Amino acid sequence: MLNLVLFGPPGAGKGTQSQKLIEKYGLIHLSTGDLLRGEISQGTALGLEAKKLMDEGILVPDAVVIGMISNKLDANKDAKGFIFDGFPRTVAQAEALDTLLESKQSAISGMIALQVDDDELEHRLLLRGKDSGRPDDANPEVIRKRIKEYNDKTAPVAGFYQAQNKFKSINGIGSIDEIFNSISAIISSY
Ligand code: B4P
Repeated sequence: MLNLVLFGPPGAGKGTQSQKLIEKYGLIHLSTGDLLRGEISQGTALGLEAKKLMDEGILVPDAVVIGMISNKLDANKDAKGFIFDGFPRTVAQAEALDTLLESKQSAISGMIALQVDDDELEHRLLLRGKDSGRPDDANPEVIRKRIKEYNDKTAPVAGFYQAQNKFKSINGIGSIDEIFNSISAIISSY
Protein backbone atom coordinates (compact mmCIF):
# COMPACT_ATOMS: atom_id res chain seq x y z
CA MET A 1 0.00 0.00 0.00
CA LEU A 2 1.11 3.56 -0.69
CA ASN A 3 0.28 5.67 2.36
CA LEU A 4 1.47 9.22 1.96
CA VAL A 5 1.41 12.08 4.45
CA LEU A 6 1.39 15.49 2.74
CA PHE A 7 2.73 17.99 5.20
CA GLY A 8 3.10 21.75 5.39
CA PRO A 9 1.63 24.91 6.86
CA PRO A 10 -1.88 26.15 5.99
CA GLY A 11 -1.95 27.16 2.34
CA ALA A 12 1.21 25.24 1.41
CA GLY A 13 -0.61 23.39 -1.39
CA LYS A 14 -1.50 20.10 0.31
CA GLY A 15 -5.09 20.07 -0.93
CA THR A 16 -4.05 21.23 -4.41
CA GLN A 17 -1.40 18.52 -4.81
CA SER A 18 -3.67 15.86 -3.29
CA GLN A 19 -6.13 16.26 -6.16
CA LYS A 20 -3.38 15.50 -8.71
CA LEU A 21 -2.00 12.59 -6.68
CA ILE A 22 -5.41 10.93 -6.42
CA GLU A 23 -5.72 11.01 -10.22
CA LYS A 24 -2.26 9.62 -10.85
CA TYR A 25 -2.04 6.96 -8.14
CA GLY A 26 -5.70 6.06 -7.45
CA LEU A 27 -5.39 6.75 -3.73
CA ILE A 28 -8.14 7.67 -1.27
CA HIS A 29 -7.89 11.30 -0.14
CA LEU A 30 -8.33 11.83 3.60
CA SER A 31 -8.39 15.55 4.41
CA THR A 32 -9.35 16.22 8.01
CA GLY A 33 -10.12 19.84 7.04
CA ASP A 34 -12.62 18.64 4.39
CA LEU A 35 -14.09 16.06 6.78
CA LEU A 36 -14.58 18.72 9.46
CA ARG A 37 -16.16 21.15 6.95
CA GLY A 38 -18.48 18.28 5.92
CA GLU A 39 -19.58 17.90 9.56
CA ILE A 40 -20.15 21.67 9.78
CA SER A 41 -22.28 21.77 6.63
CA GLN A 42 -24.38 18.86 7.94
CA GLY A 43 -24.85 20.72 11.24
CA THR A 44 -23.74 17.79 13.43
CA ALA A 45 -22.78 18.24 17.10
CA LEU A 46 -19.17 17.54 16.16
CA GLY A 47 -19.35 20.16 13.41
CA LEU A 48 -20.75 22.79 15.76
CA GLU A 49 -17.91 22.18 18.22
CA ALA A 50 -15.27 22.20 15.46
CA LYS A 51 -16.60 25.35 13.78
CA LYS A 52 -15.88 27.57 16.78
CA LEU A 53 -12.25 26.43 16.87
CA MET A 54 -11.67 26.45 13.10
CA ASP A 55 -13.11 29.97 12.73
CA GLU A 56 -10.50 31.13 15.24
CA GLY A 57 -7.67 29.21 13.55
CA ILE A 58 -7.23 26.76 16.42
CA LEU A 59 -6.72 23.01 16.02
CA VAL A 60 -9.68 20.82 17.00
CA PRO A 61 -9.07 18.16 19.71
CA ASP A 62 -6.94 15.15 18.74
CA ALA A 63 -9.62 12.62 19.76
CA VAL A 64 -12.10 14.13 17.28
CA VAL A 65 -9.85 13.94 14.22
CA ILE A 66 -8.37 10.54 15.17
CA GLY A 67 -11.93 9.14 15.44
CA MET A 68 -12.83 10.53 12.00
CA ILE A 69 -9.71 9.03 10.38
CA SER A 70 -10.29 5.66 12.05
CA ASN A 71 -13.83 5.54 10.62
CA LYS A 72 -12.57 6.42 7.13
CA LEU A 73 -9.87 3.72 7.21
CA ASP A 74 -12.51 1.16 8.22
CA ALA A 75 -14.81 2.32 5.45
CA ASN A 76 -12.08 1.89 2.77
CA LYS A 77 -10.64 -1.54 3.55
CA ASP A 78 -9.82 -2.35 -0.09
CA ALA A 79 -8.05 0.92 -0.88
CA LYS A 80 -4.72 0.87 -2.76
CA GLY A 81 -3.51 3.47 -0.32
CA PHE A 82 -4.28 6.82 1.26
CA ILE A 83 -3.17 10.43 1.07
CA PHE A 84 -3.31 11.98 4.51
CA ASP A 85 -3.81 15.72 3.94
CA GLY A 86 -3.71 17.95 7.01
CA PHE A 87 -3.35 14.93 9.30
CA PRO A 88 -1.44 14.19 11.50
CA ARG A 89 -1.17 17.75 12.84
CA THR A 90 0.17 16.88 16.32
CA VAL A 91 2.61 14.25 17.55
CA ALA A 92 -0.27 12.55 19.41
CA GLN A 93 -2.13 12.24 16.08
CA ALA A 94 0.99 10.80 14.41
CA GLU A 95 1.34 8.17 17.14
CA ALA A 96 -2.35 7.27 16.86
CA LEU A 97 -2.05 6.95 13.06
CA ASP A 98 0.87 4.51 13.38
CA THR A 99 -1.16 2.40 15.81
CA LEU A 100 -4.25 2.44 13.56
CA LEU A 101 -2.24 1.40 10.49
CA GLU A 102 -0.33 -1.28 12.42
CA SER A 103 -3.64 -2.84 13.45
CA LYS A 104 -4.38 -3.13 9.71
CA GLN A 105 -0.92 -4.60 8.92
CA SER A 106 -0.02 -1.37 7.15
CA ALA A 107 2.26 1.64 7.68
CA ILE A 108 3.08 5.13 6.43
CA SER A 109 5.29 4.98 3.32
CA GLY A 110 6.60 8.50 3.78
CA MET A 111 5.93 12.12 4.63
CA ILE A 112 6.49 14.83 2.01
CA ALA A 113 6.68 18.39 3.33
CA LEU A 114 5.95 21.47 1.18
CA GLN A 115 8.07 24.44 2.23
CA VAL A 116 6.50 27.87 1.74
CA ASP A 117 7.36 31.10 3.57
CA ASP A 118 4.81 32.89 5.79
CA ASP A 119 4.27 35.91 3.47
CA GLU A 120 3.37 33.65 0.54
CA LEU A 121 1.04 31.58 2.75
CA GLU A 122 -0.82 34.67 3.90
CA HIS A 123 -1.08 35.93 0.31
CA ARG A 124 -2.46 32.59 -0.99
CA LEU A 125 -5.00 32.18 1.81
CA LEU A 126 -6.31 35.75 1.55
CA LEU A 127 -6.65 35.24 -2.21
CA ARG A 128 -8.59 32.01 -1.69
CA GLY A 129 -10.69 33.71 1.01
CA LYS A 130 -12.06 36.13 -1.60
CA ASP A 131 -14.30 33.40 -3.04
CA SER A 132 -13.93 30.25 -0.92
CA GLY A 133 -16.44 31.38 1.68
CA ARG A 134 -14.11 29.98 4.35
CA PRO A 135 -14.20 32.25 7.41
CA ASP A 136 -10.68 31.11 8.37
CA ASP A 137 -9.26 32.37 5.04
CA ALA A 138 -10.80 35.83 5.14
CA ASN A 139 -9.06 37.39 8.12
CA PRO A 140 -5.29 38.10 8.33
CA GLU A 141 -5.37 37.73 12.13
CA VAL A 142 -6.90 34.24 11.90
CA ILE A 143 -4.42 33.25 9.19
CA ARG A 144 -1.52 34.30 11.42
CA LYS A 145 -3.08 32.30 14.29
CA ARG A 146 -3.23 29.22 12.03
CA ILE A 147 0.43 29.66 11.10
CA LYS A 148 1.33 30.00 14.79
CA GLU A 149 -0.65 26.84 15.65
CA TYR A 150 1.31 25.10 12.88
CA ASN A 151 4.68 26.27 14.23
CA ASP A 152 3.80 25.40 17.84
CA LYS A 153 1.95 22.09 17.48
CA THR A 154 2.36 20.72 13.97
CA ALA A 155 5.98 21.44 12.96
CA PRO A 156 7.27 18.89 15.57
CA VAL A 157 5.47 16.12 13.63
CA ALA A 158 8.28 16.33 11.03
CA GLY A 159 10.74 15.07 13.67
CA PHE A 160 8.49 12.09 14.37
CA TYR A 161 8.83 10.90 10.74
CA GLN A 162 12.50 11.96 10.49
CA ALA A 163 13.23 9.55 13.34
CA GLN A 164 11.69 6.79 11.20
CA ASN A 165 13.67 7.89 8.09
CA LYS A 166 10.40 8.68 6.33
CA PHE A 167 10.70 12.45 5.92
CA LYS A 168 11.41 14.37 2.68
CA SER A 169 11.04 18.09 2.13
CA ILE A 170 10.58 20.01 -1.14
CA ASN A 171 10.18 23.62 -2.26
CA GLY A 172 6.45 24.43 -2.26
CA ILE A 173 6.92 27.63 -4.29
CA GLY A 174 6.73 27.28 -8.05
CA SER A 175 4.15 26.09 -10.53
CA ILE A 176 1.67 23.43 -9.39
CA ASP A 177 3.06 21.04 -12.05
CA GLU A 178 6.70 21.58 -11.00
CA ILE A 179 5.81 20.79 -7.40
CA PHE A 180 3.78 17.77 -8.49
CA ASN A 181 6.77 16.44 -10.45
CA SER A 182 8.99 16.74 -7.35
CA ILE A 183 6.43 14.81 -5.30
CA SER A 184 6.08 12.11 -7.97
CA ALA A 185 9.89 11.68 -8.07
CA ILE A 186 9.93 10.99 -4.33
CA ILE A 187 7.03 8.53 -4.61
CA SER A 188 8.82 6.60 -7.34
CA SER A 189 11.75 6.11 -4.93
CA TYR A 190 9.56 4.26 -2.35
P1 B4P B 1 -7.27 22.55 6.35
O1 B4P B 1 -8.51 22.40 5.57
O2 B4P B 1 -6.34 21.38 6.36
O3 B4P B 1 -6.63 23.92 5.80
P2 B4P B 1 -5.32 24.29 5.06
O4 B4P B 1 -4.14 23.77 5.80
O5 B4P B 1 -5.46 25.76 4.86
O6 B4P B 1 -5.42 23.63 3.60
P3 B4P B 1 -4.31 23.41 2.50
O7 B4P B 1 -2.92 23.64 2.98
O8 B4P B 1 -4.64 22.06 1.96
O9 B4P B 1 -4.67 24.52 1.38
P4 B4P B 1 -4.00 24.49 -0.09
O10 B4P B 1 -2.56 24.61 0.20
O11 B4P B 1 -4.44 23.43 -0.95
O12 B4P B 1 -7.57 22.91 7.89
C1 B4P B 1 -8.48 23.95 8.28
C2 B4P B 1 -8.70 23.92 9.81
O13 B4P B 1 -9.29 22.64 10.20
C3 B4P B 1 -7.46 24.02 10.70
O14 B4P B 1 -7.08 25.36 10.92
C4 B4P B 1 -7.93 23.31 11.99
O15 B4P B 1 -8.71 24.15 12.79
C5 B4P B 1 -8.82 22.19 11.47
N1 B4P B 1 -8.09 20.91 11.31
C6 B4P B 1 -7.91 20.27 10.12
N2 B4P B 1 -7.20 19.12 10.31
C7 B4P B 1 -6.94 19.04 11.65
C8 B4P B 1 -6.24 18.11 12.46
N3 B4P B 1 -5.66 17.03 11.93
N4 B4P B 1 -6.14 18.34 13.79
C9 B4P B 1 -6.72 19.41 14.35
N5 B4P B 1 -7.40 20.35 13.63
C10 B4P B 1 -7.52 20.18 12.30
O16 B4P B 1 -4.52 25.77 -0.77
C11 B4P B 1 -4.16 27.08 -0.43
C12 B4P B 1 -4.29 28.03 -1.60
O17 B4P B 1 -3.04 28.12 -2.27
C13 B4P B 1 -5.31 27.62 -2.66
O18 B4P B 1 -6.06 28.74 -3.04
C14 B4P B 1 -4.47 27.13 -3.83
O19 B4P B 1 -5.07 27.38 -5.08
C15 B4P B 1 -3.20 27.95 -3.67
N6 B4P B 1 -2.02 27.25 -4.17
C16 B4P B 1 -1.75 25.92 -4.05
N7 B4P B 1 -0.56 25.64 -4.63
C17 B4P B 1 -0.06 26.81 -5.12
C18 B4P B 1 1.14 27.18 -5.85
N8 B4P B 1 2.07 26.27 -6.18
N9 B4P B 1 1.32 28.47 -6.17
C19 B4P B 1 0.39 29.41 -5.85
N10 B4P B 1 -0.78 29.13 -5.19
C20 B4P B 1 -1.00 27.84 -4.82
